Amino acid sequence: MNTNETQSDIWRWMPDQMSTFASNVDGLFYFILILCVIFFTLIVGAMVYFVVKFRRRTDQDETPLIKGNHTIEIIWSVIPGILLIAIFTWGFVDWMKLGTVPPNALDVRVEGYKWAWSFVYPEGIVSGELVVPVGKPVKLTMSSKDVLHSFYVAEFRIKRDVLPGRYTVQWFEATDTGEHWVQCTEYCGTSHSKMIAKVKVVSQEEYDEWISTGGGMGDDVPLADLGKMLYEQRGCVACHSLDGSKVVGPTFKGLYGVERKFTDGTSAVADDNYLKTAILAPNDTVVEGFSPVMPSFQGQLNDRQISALIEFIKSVSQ
Ligand code: HEC
Ligand SMILES: [Cu+2]
Repeated sequence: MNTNETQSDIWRWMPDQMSTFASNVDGLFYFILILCVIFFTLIVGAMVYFVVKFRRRTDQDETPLIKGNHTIEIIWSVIPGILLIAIFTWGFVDWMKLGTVPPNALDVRVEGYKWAWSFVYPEGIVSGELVVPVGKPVKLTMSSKDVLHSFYVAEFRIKRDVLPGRYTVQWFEATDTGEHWVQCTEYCGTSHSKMIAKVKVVSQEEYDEWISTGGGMGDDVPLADLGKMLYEQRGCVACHSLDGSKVVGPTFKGLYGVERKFTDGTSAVADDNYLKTAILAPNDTVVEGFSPVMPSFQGQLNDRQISALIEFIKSVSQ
């Protein structure tokens, strides 16, 4: 189980280790940290000791002529040299593991955009949450629709840049069930800090169930509820508020059925057709007072999901 809840946040030092990489990464980190602490103490200690011991006591006190000492020079070159080679080898071996995807890995495509993540499964499911089975390698093939992002899951100890126009690959194997967060760790604009997505590690049975019910977006979910889920998972929440406040985009509060004015001087009533166009081709008309920064969701949402978003907008308009 996820132990997040049982740990006191103040005493938290490292996030829980939740992937097969985590203990290796931490092991190397602690090795370097301890080494640094030991050498820092030794060097600064010796420095302070010498400063005091060899301080000038009288005006006649002269600094003696100091010549080299081959023995200690060799010692202080060879020991750090060996340590460096050890750190490099350790790091290199682990780094190769991070880059070598096991052949039986589950394939998930990851798309980052301002300001959300979407995950596409081989079965065709598009989800705003990364749901994976425990104890199975997962391969992420990642790309960005717009600017540089970076995919980071602290508990898995994985982080990789997500680039426009190029795929980057990352894999991991979760060792326990639980929930974590994906965070974007490459500053990407206004709502960068909201560019998060849930990672759910579940049992194989739960995973199969999730896939067979269409990724929690099955036909039995009421439209407005599905809409709310999509609003949160697909990143609308980063730009559209529900409480009337202006974020990057207009609020959804009271939107349905009112007149909209556009930057080109035209206007329209926010009915179902308008909302659908606004989602699929957001830059056809741009609402007055806003910039055309909304990404198109053409091909990203199916008809039922678009209807769901419209129903949701309706439900928060009353
Ligand atoms: C990057 C920020 C951003 C994201 C993410 C985003 N939008 Fe927008 N949206 C905007 C902006 C800015 C506007 C106003 C400019 C325009 O009309 O294109 C807008 C306009 C709209 C409008 C028209 C609003 C009005 O007042 O007439 C709708 C409807 C809409 N968005 C729905 C969505 C939905 C649904 C999602 C998620 C699936 C979404 N948006 C995601 C920024 C965003
Ligand atoms: Cu980002």
